[in-house]
Amino acid sequence: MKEIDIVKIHKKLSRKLDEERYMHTLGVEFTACSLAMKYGIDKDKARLAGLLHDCAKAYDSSEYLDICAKYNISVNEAEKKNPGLLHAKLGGFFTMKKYHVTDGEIVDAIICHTTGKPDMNLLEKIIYISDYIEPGRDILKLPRIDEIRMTAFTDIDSALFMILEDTMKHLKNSGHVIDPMTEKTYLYYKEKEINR
Ligand code: DGI
Ligand code: FE
Ligand code: FE
Repeated sequence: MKEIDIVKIHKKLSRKLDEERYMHTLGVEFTACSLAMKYGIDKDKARLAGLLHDCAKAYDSSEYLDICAKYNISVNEAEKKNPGLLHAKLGGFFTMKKYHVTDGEIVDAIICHTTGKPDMNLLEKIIYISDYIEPGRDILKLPRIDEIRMTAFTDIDSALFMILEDTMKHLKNSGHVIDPMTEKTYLYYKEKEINR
């Protein structure tokens, strides 16, 4: 993708998202780009996936359900109870339909950026991690954030597991509905961590 097209996506996102979300999006774009350079994958793909990962994060709960119904996108029980989770699936869909980015690896990384999934590829891990560690993330709410930020650049799987652990703890303590995929991802990487 040419730089001019990236500029167009920036402009469109800055109109669709509120200022805070747009700034977060830029943080994820640059963090994903840096991690891609570190781990030797396509930096432009990582950049684009980071930039677009929250492109559908502009609706309230009932709107998410309406949009999914309109486009025949399946909704599970956890998503029905917490429709905000749908911004990831819908983000993958909008990336193709509204931003005309059709690279399957980018779309897949966006779809799994909130819950993760077992056996993620490097791009998927990088987007998942960048979403959590980007510089603008509110550090008061996140334990171990400094440690996770450093670890992401030295041991990506360890950083991934730390995020999954802290996310599960947070969801349990706050009584949030846990999506089966979040739990599955946590258990998969817990097993991997034990066998490392
Ligand atoms: O969209 P962002 O705010 O940048 O971050 P995100 O896409 O990770 O989604 C926001 C929140 O979703 C984050 O605090 C973690 C949370 N989350 C992840 N898995 C689950 C979950 N929330 C619920 N209720 N259930 C889950 O399984
Ligand atoms: Fe998100
Ligand atoms: Fe995000």
